[in-house]
Amino acid sequence: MSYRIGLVGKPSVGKSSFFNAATMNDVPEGAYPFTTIDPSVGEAYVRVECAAPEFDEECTPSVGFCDCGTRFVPTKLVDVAGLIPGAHEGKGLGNQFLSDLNETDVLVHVVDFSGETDIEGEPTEGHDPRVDIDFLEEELDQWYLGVLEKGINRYETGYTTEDDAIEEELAEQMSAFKTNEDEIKLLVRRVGIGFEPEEWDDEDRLELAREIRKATKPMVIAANKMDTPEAQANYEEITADPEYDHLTIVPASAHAEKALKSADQAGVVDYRPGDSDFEITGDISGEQEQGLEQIRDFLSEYGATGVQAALETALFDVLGVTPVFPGGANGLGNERGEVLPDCYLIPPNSTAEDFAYSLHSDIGDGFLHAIDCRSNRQLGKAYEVEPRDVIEVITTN
Ligand SMILES: Nc1nc2c(ncn2[C@@H]2O[C@H](COP(=O)(O)OP(=O)(O)O)[C@@H](O)[C@H]2O)c(=O)[nH]1
Ligand SMILES: [Mg+2]
Repeated sequence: MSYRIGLVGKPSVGKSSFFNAATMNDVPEGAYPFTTIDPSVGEAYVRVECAAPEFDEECTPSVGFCDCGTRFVPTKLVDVAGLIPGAHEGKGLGNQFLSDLNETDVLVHVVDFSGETDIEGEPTEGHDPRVDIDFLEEELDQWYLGVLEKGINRYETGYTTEDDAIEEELAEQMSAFKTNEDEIKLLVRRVGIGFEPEEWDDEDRLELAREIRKATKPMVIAANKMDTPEAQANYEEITADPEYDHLTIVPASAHAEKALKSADQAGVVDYRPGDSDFEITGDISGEQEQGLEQIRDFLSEYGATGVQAALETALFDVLGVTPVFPGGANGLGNERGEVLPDCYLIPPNSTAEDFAYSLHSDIGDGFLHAIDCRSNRQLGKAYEVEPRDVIEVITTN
C-alpha cells in the first residue's frame, strides 16, 4: 500500500519549492505561473519512531532509512500544478489538474501566507491568504457538485433500473473519488436531506457535494513562506480567526527546509529533516552563518521548518494512516538476516487480519492469529492495529 500526498494551491505559492525540499529532486521552480506543466511525482518520507531500540536491536530498513531511532518511511508526493480560479470549468490546466487530483489520498494545500501573490499567482501586496483557502475549497466543491449533478440526472432520467437507490447511482458516478454507497448514505444522512433527490434544492446539493469532498479529500494547510514577517503576521491573525478553526494549519518554510538539506548535503551542517535544531559542522562564511542563525531562530519559534510536519499531519492525523512493523515473536530478524526491514503504512481502523492481507493475500487467507511482539500476547483477527505495533502473523500454511 502506497499513499499519495498531493500538493495543491494556486501558482507561485511554493508548491515546487516544497516538493523539492521534501524530495530533494530537481523540479524547475520560479516565481511565475505554470512553471510545472506536468505533475511531478516524487518520493518523500514520513517519520516513525523506530521500534528496534525497544528490542535492543539495530534495524536494517529495506526502503527508506533510519537515523538515530527515527525511521524515514517513503511515501509518494505529487506536485499538482494548474489550479486557478475556474479550473472546474476547464480554465487553465483544469482538467489535467482534476484527474491528477483524483489519484491522491490526502491534500496539502500550500498557501502563500506572505500575501505577496494575488489569486492568480501574480505579484502583489497585502493579499489575504483566507481568500485562497476559501477559493480552493469552493473550486473543489464545484467540481464535486458537477459530478454529483450528473449522478442525480442519470437517476432522474431513469437510466438506472427501477429499484436502484440514489446512493448506488451516486457512488457509481463518483467512484473516481474513491467513495462508496455506505459513505454516500452516511453523508446524505449527515446533511439531513432525505433520499429523494427531486427534493434537494441547490443548497442541499452543494452541501452534499462538500461533505463528499471533505470525506474523500481530507486536507491540511501548509502556511508557506513563514520566514517572512508578513506571513507571520497573517498566521497570527488567521489562527486566531474562529471562522478558520476547523482547519489544520501547519506553519512552513520550504526555503528553510531546502537550505538546511542543502547545507547538510554539503557537509556544513548536521540536520535531520523535521528536527527542531541543527549543528554547524563545517567551515562557513559569516554571511552563511547569519543565514543559518536566522533559520535557527525560525525553528525555535515554530518548532521545525514545517515541511515534514505538514506531510505527517496529512498522513497520520488527517487521514489516520497507521504505521506498523511486521516482526517476529522470537526476534526481529528474518531468514535473510534483515532486522525489522519494513514499516507498513496501512489504512485507518485496520484489523490484524487486514494487516495480514496487506502483507500478502496468502497470509490473509491462512490467518490463524497474530502476536504482539512486545508483550507476546496473542491477537485475534478483529484486533484493531495501533500505531507502531510490532506484529507477527501466524498462518495455517
Ligand atoms: N520567502 C519564501 N519564498 C518562497 C518559499 N517557498 C517558495 N518561495 C518562492 O515563491 C516563488 C514561487 O515558488 P514555486 O515553488 O515556483 O511555486 P509554485 O508555482 O507553487 O510551484 C519562488 O520565487 C520561490 O522562491 C518560502 O518558504 N519562503
Ligand atoms: Mg510549480
